[in-house]
Amino acid sequence: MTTSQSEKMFALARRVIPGGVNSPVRACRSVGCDPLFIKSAQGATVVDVDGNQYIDFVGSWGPMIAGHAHPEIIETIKKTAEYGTSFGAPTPTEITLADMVVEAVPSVEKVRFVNSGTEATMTAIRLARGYTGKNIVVKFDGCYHGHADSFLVKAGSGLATLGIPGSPGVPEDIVKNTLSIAYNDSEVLEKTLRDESLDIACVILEPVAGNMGCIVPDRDYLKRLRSLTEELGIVLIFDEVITGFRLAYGGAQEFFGIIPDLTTLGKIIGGGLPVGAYGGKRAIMDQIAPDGPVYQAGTLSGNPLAMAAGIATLKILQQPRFYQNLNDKAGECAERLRKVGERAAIDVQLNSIGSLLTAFFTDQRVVDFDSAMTADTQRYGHHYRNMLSQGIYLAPSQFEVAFISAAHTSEELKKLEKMTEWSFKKIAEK
Ligand code: HOZ
Repeated sequence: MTTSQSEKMFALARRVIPGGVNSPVRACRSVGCDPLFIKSAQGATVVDVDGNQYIDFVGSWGPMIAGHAHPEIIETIKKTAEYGTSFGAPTPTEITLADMVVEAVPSVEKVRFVNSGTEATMTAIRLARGYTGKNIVVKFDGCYHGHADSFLVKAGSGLATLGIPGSPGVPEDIVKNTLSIAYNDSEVLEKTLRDESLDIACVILEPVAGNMGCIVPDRDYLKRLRSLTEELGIVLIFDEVITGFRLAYGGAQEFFGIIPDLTTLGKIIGGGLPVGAYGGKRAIMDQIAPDGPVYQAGTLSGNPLAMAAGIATLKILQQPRFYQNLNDKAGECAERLRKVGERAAIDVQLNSIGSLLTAFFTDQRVVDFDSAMTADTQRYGHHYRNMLSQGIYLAPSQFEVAFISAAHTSEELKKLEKMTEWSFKKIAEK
């Protein structure tokens, strides 16, 4: 397999783009290789600029739940584009998508569309602060809510991958208002939220962590979080940028039956185009300008192409048994991979829920950021390169999830299982 075209492009990109990439994890540094440049994708297959084909388990980091270049989504985007691509004015499509989101997501009575998950989460905390008149944001170690200043404290995703504890350029005055505590630990949670010296506006969490690898919280923990925040008048924000329309049509909140005050969305609702959203209780959402004083705006927000792609995607997800089929297929695959891990001569923990999964190279149960950080990232790098050599495209970081889509066939999932077994053996022999 040659990757000479990707190598050439990476050299060209590095001249004019920092690190040669437009998002740090893509640079593949933690897995010890250079990035592939992608030419096209179809279904569950991506093709690089050298013509190599891979079974894709990145899925653009989540949006591609129906598979790449789904004909109905592509047709919708083409047709919509013929009428113009941006007006900076209201369009009928944004009402349709808003109605669909309100109908789907239990906590959402009103929704505002933005262009990314980062925009959605940074606005959600501004709104929570404006609504409560309080300042402190409580987040969880290893959760990642995009790259806004307030969230770059003990964050997951690229910061965990690259070992960056915070970021220069974020004033101390801002992060002093962020409190990061251990995920999945009820005692720490209760002690923090009941501390009257704190001025807590909101708690934001990923209801299934997807940016320190896949970590599933205890259902009782989520219940406790909901009851405490309700009792103490703290706004509860579920960051469902990954889990929204992924675990179930109504997201993790439908899956677990726990309803937050605000929800942030992204990825799937844009059908592969750049969309984020935040929504929630009417009384809180009515604080947003122009109805209320909390400001948020955007020229491309509610962009007609992105709205149309989102609508087309949600229509596919509404098909009968869509989630049952996807979650059953992914669940079986995770079970088989778990057995592969048990048979392996190396320590591996397989965490999974719905169509999300992560194999952690550690002997410890992975339940929070500290246990995730016990994973052997050198081994993950080795595994990543092994799998890539066999035509399997995984996330280039131990601290991300693998996404299974409706487009993955049973043959492709069997190949994943077979190559995983082969890779674990190779790693054990090293
Ligand atoms: N964990 C990130 C998405 N949730 C990875 C994508 C990126 O940062 O580019």
